[in-house]
Amino acid sequence: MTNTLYDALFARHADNPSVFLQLDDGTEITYADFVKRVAQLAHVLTDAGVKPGDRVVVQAPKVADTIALYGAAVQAGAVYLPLNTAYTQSELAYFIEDAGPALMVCDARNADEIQSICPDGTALLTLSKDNSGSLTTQADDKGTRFETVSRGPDDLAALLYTSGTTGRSKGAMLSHKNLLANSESLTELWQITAADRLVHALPIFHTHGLFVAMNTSLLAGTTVRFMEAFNVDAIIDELPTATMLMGVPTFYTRLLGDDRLNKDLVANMRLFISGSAPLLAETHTEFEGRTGHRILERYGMTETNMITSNPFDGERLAGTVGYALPGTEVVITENGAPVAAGEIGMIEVRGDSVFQGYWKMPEKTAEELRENGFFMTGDLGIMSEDGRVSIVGRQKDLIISGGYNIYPKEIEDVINDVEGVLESAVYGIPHADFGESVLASIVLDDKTLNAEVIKAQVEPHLARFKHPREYIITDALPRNTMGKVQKNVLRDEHGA
Ligand code: MCA
Ligand code: AMP
Repeated sequence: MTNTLYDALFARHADNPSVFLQLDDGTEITYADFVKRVAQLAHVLTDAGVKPGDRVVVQAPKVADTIALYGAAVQAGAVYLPLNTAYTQSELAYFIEDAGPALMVCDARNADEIQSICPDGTALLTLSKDNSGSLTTQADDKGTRFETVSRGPDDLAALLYTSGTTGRSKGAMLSHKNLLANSESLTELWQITAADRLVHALPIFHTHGLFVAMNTSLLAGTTVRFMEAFNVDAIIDELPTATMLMGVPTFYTRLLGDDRLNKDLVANMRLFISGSAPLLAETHTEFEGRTGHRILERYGMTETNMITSNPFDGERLAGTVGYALPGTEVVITENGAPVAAGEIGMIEVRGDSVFQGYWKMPEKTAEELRENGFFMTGDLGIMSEDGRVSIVGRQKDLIISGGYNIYPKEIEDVINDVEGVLESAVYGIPHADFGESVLASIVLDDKTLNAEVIKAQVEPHLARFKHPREYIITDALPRNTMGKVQKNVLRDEHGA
């Protein structure tokens, strides 16, 4: 049986005695043992009724079994759907309703609440931080071989939700080919090998931590120092014996805030990679001054996987995201037509890593994915004569805080639902640690309402990282002659 992604990332390691995962408590898991665990979990999935093509929704802590569960879903021919552990019950209810999973895996602490929002017939298993839970106990009794379900390059491997400018999250359908093509390009470009040791401190429910970091490691046979969460002290401890770090810009600004970061500490390091949010040129320069390393910045999206990267061997330029990855075409357009080098336009991308469309939203897919295969990113960029891309803005209304994407429309919808609110505008202002942070300006219908009451009603609906840091009551929102709210005016007014 062939299974495009399983064969490339997992099956190849069936007899590999090298260490794959190094956990916080010192436990080491070899590649061969990991592949056996994947098989045990694949048995659990099929016993729970998961069939090829079914969605497996996972909101679980960052433990080794959560990564093995990803492998198990792929081996069983299912579609893996990871969710941010910060999501609230009302956010989860939407994803579960929309994706219609055969199985939901969650932390035992949330099992009762989540059971109450799962439709009848959805199996529910638990996986907790201490590795207890029904998923793990069931897996322990299973055989360590599983008949891999046949899957081809165009079959779906994962569904990742990405919030939209319309306020409704959209499930990006990623095929086996999409994921494999991107990890092959990155592994080659960044020269990742089995000799590498990656410090992994990202969450594993987004493209960055799951696909960019784990798929490239699995492909190359890299050892992964698998940290439960980002922690400056722990990273500083690991840098002398590691070779690679992948992080969001906040990782780098926090590391720069520690005096122990110097050239000696990182003498063994080969590569520091940044993505998911703009890396300030000053962070790039300061990091080079302190460590002698030029951070390699790359750019991507959930829908497209990675799009561009600064070169491994060539010049890594601060403030640019580099060149289109091999096998990926990038064009800069205005009204659909390519613009000249140096002109600003929308970044569009085509290639094997570009997704299959939005789950159950053909009209949204048609709006963003052209018939000729180019996907409109909503990011504004410039391409130099030699193909180097710089991101200069965004056409979409998006805030990126600590690498997490926050779509203002989603928050405005929740605020506007509070009785007594007339309208609101949510926008990002500069933040030293997270890059951007969220503010809300609100116009009231009912003048007796206050910010505290609004906050108390809004927060239970939204994950903590989306919460506005301030609710500003105002008489009116600034508008242009077309009636559009001028968020730049609000940003200038409240940004300082
Ligand atoms: C945590 N908090 C945040 C954020 N993270 N608030 C705003 N923005 C955030 N990013 C809040 C918590 O709710 C908590 O609030 C307080 O900050 C401290 O929480 P803690 O968990 O201690 O935070 P942390 O460990 O310091 O986390 C910061 C972090 C984390 C390490 C930067 O946010 C992170 O791992 N970000 C990476 C996100 C990521 O992987 N993005 C990739 C998306 P309180 O104390 O008030 O309760 S994939 C993508 O974008 C594309 C495809 C790409 O190109 O990669
Ligand atoms: P996501 O919703 O996680 O798919 O976020 C993708 C968005 O993150 C892109 O459309 C960009 O706006 C942004 N992004 C990712 N990498 C970078 C980067 N290196 N510089 C600036 N923005 C980035």
